Amino acid sequence: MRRKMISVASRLAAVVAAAAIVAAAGAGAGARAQEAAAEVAITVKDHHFQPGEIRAPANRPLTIRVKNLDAAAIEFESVSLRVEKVVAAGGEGAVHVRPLAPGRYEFFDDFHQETRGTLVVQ
Ligand SMILES: [Cu+2]
Repeated sequence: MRRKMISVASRLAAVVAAAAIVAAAGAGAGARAQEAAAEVAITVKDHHFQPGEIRAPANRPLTIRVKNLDAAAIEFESVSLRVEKVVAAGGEGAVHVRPLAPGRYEFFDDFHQETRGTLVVQ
C-alpha cells in the first residue's frame, strides 16, 4: 500500500513537471510569436488589389507579400506605411512594415494610381 502511494505520488510529480514544461514552452512560443512578423498576402490582377482590403494584427512587424499577376510592373506604395516597392510583371515582392497602431492604412500602385487598397490593423 505504501509503495503504491509513493508510486501515485511520483506519477503525480511527473505529471506536474510535464505540465510545467508544456506551460514554459507555451510561454516561449508566445514571446517568439510577438517578435516574429505577421504575414499577409495580396495579389494584383487587372490593376486591382485582390483582396482590396487586408487585415493584420497591431503592434507586430508585418510582411506584406505582393504577387503581381499583371503584364506590367507595379510599385506597391503607401504614404502612411512609409513603404515603396517595385514588383515586376509576373513577380513577387515582400514589403516589410514596422509595428503599427490600430487603424486604416491606404496603399496604392504608384505606377497605376487608380489601383488602391486598404490595410486594416486591429
Ligand atoms: Cu513611388
